[in-house]
Amino acid sequence: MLKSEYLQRVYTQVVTRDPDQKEFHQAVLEVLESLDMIVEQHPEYEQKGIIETFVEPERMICFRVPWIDDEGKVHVNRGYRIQFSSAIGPYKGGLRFHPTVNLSILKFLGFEQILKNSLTGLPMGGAKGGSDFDPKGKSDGEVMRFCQSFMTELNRHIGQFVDVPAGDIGVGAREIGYLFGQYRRIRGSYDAGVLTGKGLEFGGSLVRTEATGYGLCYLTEEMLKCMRNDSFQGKTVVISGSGNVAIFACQKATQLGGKVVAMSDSNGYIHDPNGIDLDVVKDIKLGHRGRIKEYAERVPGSTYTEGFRNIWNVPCDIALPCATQNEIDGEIAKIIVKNGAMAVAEGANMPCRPEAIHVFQEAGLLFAPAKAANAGGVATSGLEMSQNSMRYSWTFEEVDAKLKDIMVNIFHNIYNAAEECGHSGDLVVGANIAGFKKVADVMLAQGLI
Ligand code: NDP
Ligand code: 2IT
Repeated sequence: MLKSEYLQRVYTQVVTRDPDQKEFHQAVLEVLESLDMIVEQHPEYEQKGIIETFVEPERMICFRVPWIDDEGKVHVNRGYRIQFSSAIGPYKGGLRFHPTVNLSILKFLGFEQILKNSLTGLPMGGAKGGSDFDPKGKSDGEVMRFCQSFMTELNRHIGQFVDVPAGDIGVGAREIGYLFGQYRRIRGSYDAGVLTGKGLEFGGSLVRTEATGYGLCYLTEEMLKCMRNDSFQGKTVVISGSGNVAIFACQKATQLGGKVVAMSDSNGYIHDPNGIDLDVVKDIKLGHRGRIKEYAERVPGSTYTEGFRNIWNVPCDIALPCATQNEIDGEIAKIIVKNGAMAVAEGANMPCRPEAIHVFQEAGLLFAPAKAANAGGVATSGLEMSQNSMRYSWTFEEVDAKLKDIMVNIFHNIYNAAEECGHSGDLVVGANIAGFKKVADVMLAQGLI
């Protein structure tokens, strides 16, 4: 139960309207629980209907995506774009291609994206989209035809000043390339800023590929420094996933002096007590889209275990969940605590269930929530948009320095917000309040309702 009668009413309406959207309810409830601490000081939120407006997407687009496989058979997937909020800038957020994609998942992701983008300090609204298409096992030609069909409908809803999609699970440089090609052909106009995560030869930004994983480690390093007078140096790290976020989190954690001993994919995990050899992981995952199991066949001294959740049995000082939502429940969290971890930072979106976060905070672990910790990806997308507008490219070092600055600022911003509302050290509350206040102020200033 929420303390505020107003927030409880809003939450009940969210649940009643869409009773099946469990992930969306979870994301909304976490934010409303934080707002419960400040809503009394802001009677204007209720007077102006800010929160009931905030939890309802501005627009939800749902469309058919027919495509033809290599055998000539027709398949029909469902495509979506949730344009959640354009209060502080054009809609901005990734596209996910995964068989589990549905409205609940995309609404939770779009909702979190509003607050995350607000925290970056850059002018970006919140959105998310994607499809229940499964890129696994598909040929390049099939993925290309799917992307072209997807963009044939999506193109009319996006634009550099309207909505700027990017990657997420199952959508990387290959898919963004095909999507951009189709957009350009249909529109007859080279609008580089319509998508981010593009190839470096056609308007992409240096560091965008690395940005989410690097940013996660920059924020974690700042959190360790300011809250524990500590660092990655000498720490054992476990990272779930072995995709874009996990790979570059592994690279940066290692550069900062940590030892990453385990990574996973949806089938299972590898444990390498000598420290993960990232070149091998990159060769498997980026080189030929293989399975993580192959690592144990190639690297002596490492082992492979089936079941991706079992990775959290491997003891670590720092846990970086970088695969998917709700991968850590209360029971797994207890194992992580029992094994002596000191910090958890979310690279994936909402990887920890509410019970898990509770276990970590009760046990006194440092906990960095996704909307702050993984904001480096979209922040660098924002920097890609800036470069596209300038028709100019910054060097790797320039973008990396800006990314680091943004992550350090986010940490201090959320730390201070938690302190100001009397919840010192609770970065979940800090991130929700700091992210929300800016959006709410803009909604009030623009008279959106
Ligand atoms: P990728 O597709 O590159 O990699 C995803 C990884 O997670 C793979 O190892 C995949 O295993 C695993 N995974 C995906 N779904 C599941 C599942 N249902 N169960 C178990 N394992 C799963 O995606 P990203 O690295 O880009 O994204 C990872 C997370 O980070 C997501 O939560 C995403 O929303 C978030 N994120 C991504 C950003 C970005 O810039 N890319 C920015 C901010 C957040 P397998 O290959 O076996 O499917
Ligand atoms: O969840 C996320 O922040 C992303 N997938 C990145 C979005 C983006 O627009 O770069």
